[in-house]
Amino acid sequence: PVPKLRADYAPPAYAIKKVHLDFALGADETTVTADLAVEPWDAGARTGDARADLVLDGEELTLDALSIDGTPLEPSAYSHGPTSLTIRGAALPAGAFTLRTVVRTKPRLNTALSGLYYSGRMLCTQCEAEGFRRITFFLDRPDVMAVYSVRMAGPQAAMPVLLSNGNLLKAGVDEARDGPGSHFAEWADPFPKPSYLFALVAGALQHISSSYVTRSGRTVTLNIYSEPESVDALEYAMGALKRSMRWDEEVFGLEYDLDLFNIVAVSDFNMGAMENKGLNVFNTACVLARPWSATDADYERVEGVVAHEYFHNWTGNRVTCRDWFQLTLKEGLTVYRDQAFSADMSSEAVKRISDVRMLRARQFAEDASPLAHPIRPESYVAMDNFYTATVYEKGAEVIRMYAALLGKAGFRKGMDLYFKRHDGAAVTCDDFRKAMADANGRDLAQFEGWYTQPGTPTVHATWAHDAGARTFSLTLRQVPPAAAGASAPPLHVPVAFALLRADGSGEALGERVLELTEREATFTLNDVEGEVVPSILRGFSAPVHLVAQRTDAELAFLMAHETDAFNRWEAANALMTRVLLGAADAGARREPLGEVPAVLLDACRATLVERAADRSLQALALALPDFDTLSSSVEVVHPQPLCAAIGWLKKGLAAALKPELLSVYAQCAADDAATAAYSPDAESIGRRRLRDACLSYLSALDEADTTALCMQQLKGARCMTDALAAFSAASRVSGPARLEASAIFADKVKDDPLALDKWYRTRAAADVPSALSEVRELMSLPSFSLTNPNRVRAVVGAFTALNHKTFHKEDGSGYAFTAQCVIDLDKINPQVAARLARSFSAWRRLEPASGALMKAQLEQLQRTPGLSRNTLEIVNTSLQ
Ligand code: HT7
Ligand code: ZN
Repeated sequence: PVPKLRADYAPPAYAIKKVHLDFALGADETTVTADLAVEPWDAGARTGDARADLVLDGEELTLDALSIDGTPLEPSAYSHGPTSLTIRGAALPAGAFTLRTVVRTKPRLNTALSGLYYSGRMLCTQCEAEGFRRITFFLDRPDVMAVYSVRMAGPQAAMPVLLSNGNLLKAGVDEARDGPGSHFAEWADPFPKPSYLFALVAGALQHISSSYVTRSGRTVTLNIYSEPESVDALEYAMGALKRSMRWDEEVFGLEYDLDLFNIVAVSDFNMGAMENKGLNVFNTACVLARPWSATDADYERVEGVVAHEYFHNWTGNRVTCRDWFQLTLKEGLTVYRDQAFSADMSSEAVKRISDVRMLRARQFAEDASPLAHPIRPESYVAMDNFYTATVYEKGAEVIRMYAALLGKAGFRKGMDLYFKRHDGAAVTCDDFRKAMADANGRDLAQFEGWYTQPGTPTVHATWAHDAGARTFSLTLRQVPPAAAGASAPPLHVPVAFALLRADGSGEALGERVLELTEREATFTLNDVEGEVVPSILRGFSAPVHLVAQRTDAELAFLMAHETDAFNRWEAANALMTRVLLGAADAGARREPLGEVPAVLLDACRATLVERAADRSLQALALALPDFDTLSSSVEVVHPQPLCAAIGWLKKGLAAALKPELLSVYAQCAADDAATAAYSPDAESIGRRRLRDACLSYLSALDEADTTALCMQQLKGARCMTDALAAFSAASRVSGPARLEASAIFADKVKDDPLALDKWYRTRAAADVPSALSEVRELMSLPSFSLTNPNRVRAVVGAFTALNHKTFHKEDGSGYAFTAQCVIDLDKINPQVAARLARSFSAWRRLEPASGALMKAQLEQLQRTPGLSRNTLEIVNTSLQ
């Protein structure tokens, strides 16, 4: 396949300003009649008769009719290939014209879940990135913006609800036109939009309804639809939607623009959700929430995703991307906005720590692999492969750095100017950067590097304190990542900094943002009285690896006395990382791992027994660094010694701190039992999070009393959070309790697909000797299906991403199993298969034997005939 290059961007030859779509809906076959108002892109630039061909995108469509201004086209006037329809320039009128196409598609056979497809009991669409071309022929690119109207007709019994973007104009029955038993609806969206934001849903849905009064006094009707059995699980999302609408008005002055906002929950969905104008479509996993099927983390995710999709209405829909290389323009910015919203709704520190943990586990790992790319990629084969942690999460970090450099008010000024300049347009990341610069009178030219360089830079910090001169100097030196090349120009890095008093009594010098723009710079601070300790990269103010040589004792000091909550957590994390990597090294050399260092035991004990105001922070401080983050911070990964080190530290801490763990567990559990109904508020979540962190440590002991505690929590569970934490903990023990817990949990969740996914995920992730054969068994159960992405992710995704020991088994069986899953899945759903294939991108950094086995699977995939271009792109790039 030929890659598309960012450098090759050119506007299209034609614009499409108006679209009318007429759908005759059927699950087996749907007919789409499209009337497109086409005109030359830039009429003024056209000369003579040299009319360009009109090349429309189209895939898997049967063309039934084609006419221009009512006259059918001669066969010689056009040609129809597998991915396009070309109308020769000579056959086109000189000015504007209406092109009509009539096509048929087969929704039930569309297991790729892109375009129009059938899920559960409904027809629905997914058009981003390039799915609209699977519905009708079109210039399927985001700079082609049109006003859409839709007429849809279908069987009233099977599809009582007919939805599309914008406002409902008319609904009724016209059997003479649509056939017996049919009904129809007409929708119109007044806002010009790119084709990727088109949506349609038709099916037997139920809904909840509410309304929201905007700050200018307009009433917006809010509906959330699902299949009938889930309608009781929609209230939480409705509340989250209203909170998002209010927050965007208060924080960014942005108001919703239509009179109707619809959300639909769909059970077969490739990603989390989709921001179609006025008709968001959600994966059920990101919208349904009831205490017995959703965990605390799920509640948090529902709130975050509802907010994310709602915020896209301005950052994505009103101002959209000129081309797909600019994806981070809308995604990075919208992730930044949803992170800020969630921080405001709960705890800023907890949210920041959780986000950075995720960034390091997923994005840093991607940046350390052959799949590394800048947040604005330079080329792609399959755009769907670029919905990555880099474009999303690192993209959000880049936006966060604007806010760090410009301050809250400056950032808001930049946003205001961005909307003023570009509302209704399709623009670039450069336009965003310019709005930020112009609104603040700043030169942000150097910031370009964050958009062009792949990889994670390293910042080395050294310091000197001259007590006599009362000066403190901090030297920062940035080293570009290998992926960017040693000669990559230096980046503009905001480093939030403060000085702490060495006696632990607080700050000697309050926070300021140092701007590192050179390869190396020294910042000297004056009037520094007394002994001090530097606090560097507070709040994780830039997405870099910070190297600051601290002793164990200094880290222990920071764990106790840092005034920045993020850095306080970071100190614990750094100490644990040091111990874990040391143990993994010893294991790789076949040396004994020894005892857990006393400094870490003491620090963890202090964290545990402290009566903290925020128990979530306490739980996070006790969380061990994860396998992926540890892997991305070493040159050569030895998977088995690394797994052994994590197990050793967990068990070692649990053994040494057992009395404290039991006591904190009991305290949190008692506090929880004293509450009435389930509530996902921050305090309740913190209580359960700390309790479950203790239970997880205790279960690592694999002793009779700790296993009994797991079973007691499982049997007495009052909500999914209680049950899942207990089941997960029990799923790692060696005795019969493991399968007993599995049976109890399975019985609780058998009728609820999302809860059943948790059972599958926990079983697939369980670190037991028989893991691989158990995963194969899971896949042979009647409730397993390769056509449902959530279930595939729950089993195969969880196995590759969480079951490190078996995935990386020395005989290569974990890799071979995964490769076969990729091949099988690729025939059904290339997007999901390509995501799974990413698990092989780590091969280069694995120790030689594992690396060779993994590489062999990539080579086998590369040789597999008929592999989709999505999966092939991931395989080829991984092998580069
Ligand atoms: N903007 C949405 C992206 C999306 C998507 C992309 C490719 C294939 C399927 C997809 N479903 C949704 C999601 C978001 O970031 O809001
Ligand atoms: Zn998004």
